Amino acid sequence: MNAQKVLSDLKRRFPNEPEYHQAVAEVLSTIEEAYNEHPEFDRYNLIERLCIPDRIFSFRVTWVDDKGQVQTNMGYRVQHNNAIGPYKGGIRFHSSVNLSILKFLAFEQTFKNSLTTLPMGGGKGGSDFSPRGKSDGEIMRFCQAFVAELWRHIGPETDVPAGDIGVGGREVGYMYGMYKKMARENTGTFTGKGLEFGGSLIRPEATGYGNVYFLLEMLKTRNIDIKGKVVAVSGSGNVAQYTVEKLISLGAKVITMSDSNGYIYDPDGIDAEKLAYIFELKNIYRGRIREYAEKYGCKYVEGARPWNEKCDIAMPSATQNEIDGDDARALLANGCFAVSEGANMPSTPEAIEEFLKAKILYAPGKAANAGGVSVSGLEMTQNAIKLSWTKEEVDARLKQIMFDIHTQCVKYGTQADGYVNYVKGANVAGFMKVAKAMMAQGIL
Ligand code: NDP
Ligand code: 2IT
Repeated sequence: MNAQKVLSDLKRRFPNEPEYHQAVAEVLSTIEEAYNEHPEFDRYNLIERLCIPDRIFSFRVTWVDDKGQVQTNMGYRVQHNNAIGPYKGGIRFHSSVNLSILKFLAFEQTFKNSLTTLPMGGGKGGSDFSPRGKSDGEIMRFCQAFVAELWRHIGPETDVPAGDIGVGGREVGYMYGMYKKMARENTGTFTGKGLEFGGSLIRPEATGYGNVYFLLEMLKTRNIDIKGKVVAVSGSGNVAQYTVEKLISLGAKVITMSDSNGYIYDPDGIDAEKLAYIFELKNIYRGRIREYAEKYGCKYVEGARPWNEKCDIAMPSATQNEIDGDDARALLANGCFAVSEGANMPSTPEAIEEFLKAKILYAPGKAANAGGVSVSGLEMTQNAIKLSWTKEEVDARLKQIMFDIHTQCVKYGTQADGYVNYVKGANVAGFMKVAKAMMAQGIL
């Protein structure tokens, strides 16, 4: 494989998809060597088959708002690769959603799911519908209209969606309800469901907790204790909230959270009581993070990201490309020695280069945030055997999976000088399993 040529071909065939090109470029640059050790891969043109999604569904979603106006949005499902199991991945509702973003997410998901050790392929879906400011009724009608189209493409053994940005327990509930009505079965073809109807304990917590478990493994390699460390977190949604919860319980000091309008800086640290306020603010009142600063009298910076604040550890948990080269240099200049990604692809290629050059502990999202989809996989297992495991059991399995992912990254990413390049480790480990599964199943 010539990574540059593969990439330029993809750019020519799929122009105007910068996020997709970015995700593919990162993976290709790190797997090229491992790939070329297997000449049979090229004979079967494995790389193109792995980069281009198996199929993509797109459809119009029509719904009626509270004023009686008829609204349209676009809906998509990208089924990227099912070599190791049913397509699996979240649904994103955000005004920015387009095919470039969903193709990058589905591509990343394929490698991430491979790393989890569970039998799941990769997919992603979503809509350019923005839940911001919508009433509960509007959200429900939109979810129903979305699934009225999507349902025929998914199923417990074909494709199992879940949440992502703009899609949490409420939206999964509405979508699953509609799915069951259409498909006339009860096998749990969505994860992140409510506990009363097949959801798994710890699924809401899993991405944030898992990211902290991964961070602890990285810190262990340098004998660093999390206690007392200052952490900058971005985002204030599902992933950020449970990242902060776990960090607080371990004695770390979280000084920032954010939303798409700005960030708060609390030098005293966000404690359990203040975090409870954030849960209420974001999950019940659906307010803005600015209100935290007003309530607790701390700094709020409009229109900025938190990376200029001095911290030991950064845990980006909002969205893609939220740490650019300048942000990375600011973090490093302030002494930040670990970055563990809750979001998918939050660091730009330039930022990643800075982190690797500085040889800090840097965990890419496909390794560090794999806890969410891992517990989704455990939810699928519980649904299949029609049992529910305890919180302790699911949490123990989550910890073990994050430990195993870390071990795989170390195995495939340790350089001659001993530095662990987790980007390379995660990409090579994730890739090899999918590649071998594809080879064994013939040219499809
Ligand atoms: P939520 O919708 O619960 O929260 C998203 C948070 O990020 C909100 O605070 C939101 O602010 C902020 N945000 C979203 N878009 C932007 C943007 N364009 N610029 C700045 N801030 C933004 O989503 P999740 O917490 O579930 O997802 C966060 C990240 O984690 C995403 O990258 C997602 O792909 C990834 N992820 C999620 C998993 C899960 O299980 N949910 C699993 C693995 C990864 P606002 O409220 O203003 O929109
Ligand atoms: O990016 C992700 O891994 C998710 N949004 C979770 C996917 C899932 O199927 O639980």
